[in-house]
Amino acid sequence: MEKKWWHNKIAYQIYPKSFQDTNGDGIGDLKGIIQHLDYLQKLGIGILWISPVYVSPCADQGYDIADYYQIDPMFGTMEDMEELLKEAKKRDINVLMDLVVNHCSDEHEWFQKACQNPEGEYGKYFYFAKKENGKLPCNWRSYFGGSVWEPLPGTDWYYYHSFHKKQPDLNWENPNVRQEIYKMMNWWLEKGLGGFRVDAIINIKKPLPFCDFPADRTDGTCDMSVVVNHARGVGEFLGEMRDETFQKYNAFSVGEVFNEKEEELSDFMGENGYFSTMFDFSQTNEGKSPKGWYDSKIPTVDAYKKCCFNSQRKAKGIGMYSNIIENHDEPRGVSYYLPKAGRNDKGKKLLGTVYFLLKGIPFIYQGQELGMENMTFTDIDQIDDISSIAEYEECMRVGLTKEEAMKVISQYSRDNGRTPFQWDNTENAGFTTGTPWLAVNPDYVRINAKAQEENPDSVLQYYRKLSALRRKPEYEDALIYGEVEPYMESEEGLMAYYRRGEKQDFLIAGNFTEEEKKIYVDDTKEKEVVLTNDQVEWKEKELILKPFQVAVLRCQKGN
Ligand code: TEU
Ligand code: CA
Repeated sequence: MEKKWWHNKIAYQIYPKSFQDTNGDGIGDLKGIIQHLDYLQKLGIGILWISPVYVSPCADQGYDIADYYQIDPMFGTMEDMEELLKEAKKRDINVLMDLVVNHCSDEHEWFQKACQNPEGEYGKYFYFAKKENGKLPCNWRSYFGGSVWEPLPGTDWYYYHSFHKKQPDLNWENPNVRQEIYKMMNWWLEKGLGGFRVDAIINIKKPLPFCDFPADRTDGTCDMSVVVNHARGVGEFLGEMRDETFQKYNAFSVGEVFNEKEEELSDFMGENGYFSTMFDFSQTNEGKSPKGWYDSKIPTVDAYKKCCFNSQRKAKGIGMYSNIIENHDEPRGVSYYLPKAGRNDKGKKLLGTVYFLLKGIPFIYQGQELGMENMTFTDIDQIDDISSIAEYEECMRVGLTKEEAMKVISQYSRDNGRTPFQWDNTENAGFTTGTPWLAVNPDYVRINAKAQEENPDSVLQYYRKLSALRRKPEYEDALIYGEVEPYMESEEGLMAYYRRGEKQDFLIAGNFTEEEKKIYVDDTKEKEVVLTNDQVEWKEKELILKPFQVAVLRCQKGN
C-alpha cells in the first residue's frame, strides 16, 4: 500500500454549533474552535472535520447551504476561518470542511432563479417535474419522511428533494452544475484546506427515468436505500470530481457513503479511489428498519463485532475505512453499543480501544473522548432535530403512546450527539455564558473536560494514551498498515483481533461481559501489555480478562 500523509493521522469531528460559544449568543463559533486547538493537539489530532459553517437558514443545521462562499455570521467571519486554518496548521492539524453538494438550500440563489422559471437554465440545476395522469414521477420517500416531491406554490410544478423540502437536490447530470461545484471546492482548497468530508454523496446519482419501486410503508412510499441500490454510474461523477479537485491538491477526502456495493469498494477507496477513505457504517446500519426507529433494534455486542470484522475483511488489500462509534447523526456510542453493566468509565475505554485500533482512520466525535452520554428526552418539545421530529410523527402514526414514542426518540435522536460540549462544571458546562441553543446534558457536573484533565484515570486521559499508541512510529508496520485478523471469533461477548505487522504483532482483546474471559496467548514470543483499563493477570499462557477489561498486547516477531 502506497503511504499517504493521512494514514497515520487521528481525526476529530467538531459540530461547531455545540462546541464552544465565545460571544454569549448560545451558539458555538469558529473563535471557540480556535480557542481549543491546544486541547485537540494534546489529544494528538491530525485531521479536523468541521460540520458545515457556510451561510445557511439552518433547516437541517447547516446541511442546507445558501452560499458556499461565505461563513454564516452565527459562526463568525471569513477572517475567523482563515485564522483557524493558520492556527491549525501551526499545530500540524489539517482542517476538513463539510462538502454538502447532493443538495443546497431552497434559499440558494440557484434555486431562487430556478423557481422563477423551472424550464430555464437554472431549472436544469435541479429536478423539476409535473404530475402525469395525476401521478408523481416516483414513490420514493425522502430521508426525513414524506414524498421526495414538493409542490412549487402557485404552479403545477414539483421539485425533488432526497432530504428535507428545504434541501432541493442538485442535478449532477448537468455538466454546468458539476463545474460550479468543482470551482467552489478548488476555491476552498486554495485557501489551504486539508480536504473534505463528503456528505450524502451516494445520492447524487438517481436511477433515471424516475419510476416506482415496491412500497414498504402503508402510505405507498419506498425507502431510499432501495433507490440507491438501483442507481448505476455514480463512479463517473466521482472520478471526475477526484481528478478536478482532490487529486490536484493531494487532499484528503472521506466519503459519507451508504449502501455501497461491495464490488465497487476498490473504485471508491482503493489505490487512486474516488475517496481517500469512507466511513464504515455497517454497525450504524445494523438493526435499523425501513419502517423507522420504532421498529429498529440496537445491535448486540456480537452483532457489533461481526459488522466490524466483515468490513475489515472487505477492505483487506483494498484500502482503509474510517472508523467511528458515533457522529452528529447518531446517539452516543457508549449509550448505544455498550451493555448496561458496562456503561461506566471502564466500558467506555473498552469500546474506545476496540474500534480505535481497527485498521483505518479513527475518528473521534466531540465529547466522545470524555465518554459523553445520551440525553434523556421526555417531551418532543425538547427536540430540535428534524429527523427526530419526523420519526416521532411516524411513531404516532403507527399508534405508539407519547411515552413509548419518546423512549424511541431518546434512544435514537440525533440531538443526543448535539448537546453542548461539556468543558467544566460551571453553569452550562462552560459552553456559553448565554442560553445554549440546545439544552446541556445535566450529567455535565460529573462528565466534563476539566474534571477529567485532573484525573489520571479518566476517559480523556485514556484516549490520549490510545492516540499516542497509534501514533508511535515504531508501531506503524502493525497499527497503521497491519491487517486485522480476528481471534477467538466465535467466543460470545469477546472482541479480539491481531494487527499483523512486519516487525511485530499486536493483540487487542476486549471482554464485554460480566464474567472473566481467558485468552490463550502463544508464549513463544516476547510480549508486553502496552495499554489496559485494569490490572493484568496471567495464568500460565492465558491472559485473564476481568469484566469489561480490554488489553493491548505487543508481541515481538520470531520465536
Ligand atoms: O446524512 C446523510 C444520511 O443519509 C443519514 O445520516 C440519515 O439520513 C440521517 O441520519 C437520518 O437520521 C448527512 C448528514 O450527516 C446529515 O446531518 C444531514 O442531515 C444529511 O446528510 C443531509 O445533508
Ligand atoms: Ca457564538
